[in-house]
Amino acid sequence: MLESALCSVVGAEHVLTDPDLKASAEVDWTGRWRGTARAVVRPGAPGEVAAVLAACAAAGVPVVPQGGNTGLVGGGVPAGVDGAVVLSTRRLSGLAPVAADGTVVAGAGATIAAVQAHAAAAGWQFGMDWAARDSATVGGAIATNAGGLRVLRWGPARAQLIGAELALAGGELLSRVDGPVKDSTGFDLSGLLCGSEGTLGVLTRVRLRLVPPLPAGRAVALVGVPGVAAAVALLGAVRRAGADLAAAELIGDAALGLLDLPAPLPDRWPAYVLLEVVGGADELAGMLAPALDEGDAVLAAEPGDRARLWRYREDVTESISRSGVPVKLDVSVPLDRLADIWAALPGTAGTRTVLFGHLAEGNVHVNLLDLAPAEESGAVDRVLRLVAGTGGSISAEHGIGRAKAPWLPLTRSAAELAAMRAIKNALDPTGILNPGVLLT
Ligand code: 2HG
Ligand code: ZN
Repeated sequence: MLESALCSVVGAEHVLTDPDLKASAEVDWTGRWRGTARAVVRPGAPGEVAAVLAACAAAGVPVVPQGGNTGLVGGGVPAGVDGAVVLSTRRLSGLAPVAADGTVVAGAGATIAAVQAHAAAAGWQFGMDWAARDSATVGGAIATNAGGLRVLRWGPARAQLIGAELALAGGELLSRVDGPVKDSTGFDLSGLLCGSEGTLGVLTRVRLRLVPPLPAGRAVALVGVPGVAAAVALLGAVRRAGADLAAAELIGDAALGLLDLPAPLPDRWPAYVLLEVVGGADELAGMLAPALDEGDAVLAAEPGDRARLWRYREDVTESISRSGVPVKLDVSVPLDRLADIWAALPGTAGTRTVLFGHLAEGNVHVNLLDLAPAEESGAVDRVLRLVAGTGGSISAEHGIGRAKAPWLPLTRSAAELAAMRAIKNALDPTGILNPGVLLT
């Protein structure tokens, strides 16, 4: 029987079958995606992951890989999958010493915050960061090609990946986490796992590129602007003025209004831009002044004050969840279309719509509240078609998961989908890895 095989691989205490113990792994962070797992299995070493997959493959049992369970597209929970094993990577949290070449090998279950602290202790910085840093894992981040608050500076998760170790559905372990960074010996199998969302293999360790730390002298501005066109213009102006940008974020008035924080500025504005630059507050003020025909700003240079301004951006997700269970969309559009798409989104969705996101990438987090279940699919369809019509992406950084799988053909051609399916079939011929996610 599968359970006893799993117990002999990972130890009985790491095979959870009790409903109370499984519960937190069976529902996603938003409470929107839930299912029932046959068991939650917590391997503690790469070889155990491979052996768990081999046992599940032999039994024909589907496997749902799960990292920190902070995903927003239902890709890490067994929603709608009968009798799946949830494979939690959280015990794979080891961190090797930072190497001389500025790379580090981390267990797939290491959190973003743990890698950040480990990098900082060695005088480096980790290029990934977002509000769920204390729970989100590097394996999940790579598997979804996550983005976050520093994409402007260092690119998405894909750009931080040097190599990976992964367990395949058949139980083999492919390892590319050692050796020189410079390597042109054939297919980049590690890179293939970026955006694979647990459908091709399970990441067990990842080799990450670290970056030189941002200088301590930085300034943050929270700027109220008359609209998103003004936000885009402001970003262009500070860039042309030579700003050494560390972040450029966007918060709509409805998002700011949900926060449990004092109003940041005397007046309310339709949108707010959060800019972080390397340099002093005076320098930043000097760049903002000529760029702001209309608008108002609050600036901070001390770390505590900067963190207080960042809360206007980082607290939005939790404040939305306090207001209901949202339908979450994560789209990106060309920057010159951002203002008109932003304006069109609430009407297109036809419900209470909370907008915020990553300004520099034209990445809008579209959170739809108060939708009746029967209205959800129609609203998602209208929004995603609007975005696809601009040449944008239906998922900029959260992934496709279960939530958007039916809409993948909107922005991926038939030939691309056929190539993806061929790769999936080659690596997971019996389809046990994360069924219903990404490719349906
Ligand atoms: C963020 O940028 C995250 O804060 C979450 O990607 C977005 O809650 C969301 O929709
Ligand atoms: Zn985001």
